[in-house]
Amino acid sequence: MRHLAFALLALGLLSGRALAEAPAADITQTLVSVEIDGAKFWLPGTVVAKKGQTVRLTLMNKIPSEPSQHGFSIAAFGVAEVINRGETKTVTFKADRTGIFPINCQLHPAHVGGQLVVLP
Ligand SMILES: [Cu+2]
Repeated sequence: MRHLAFALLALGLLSGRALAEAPAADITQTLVSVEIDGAKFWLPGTVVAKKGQTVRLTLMNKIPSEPSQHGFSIAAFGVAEVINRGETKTVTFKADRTGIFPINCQLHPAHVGGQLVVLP
């Protein structure tokens, strides 16, 4: 009986640990697509990570005017997502090299871009 309790406890600890590790991200940040005086932005415009970190970005499209879809792209890391108005999407990638990389809306060149800064 005591062994069974111990086994169950160990199982609980192991599964709890697995659950905690599965969604691991070193950086989590929310970016919102907004419109200011007719200009469209992903804000905040800068995302900072250190090399090797896993970055998870939550993207919200809050732009009330047309068009209803906006893109979020970090070409250097293969990120390209389209977010509908009112929708929230998540992208995750590993910042595996240093540098300053452009963030933009791949659908609209006029949409103000930002930057991903990956530090050593
Ligand atoms: Cu756009």
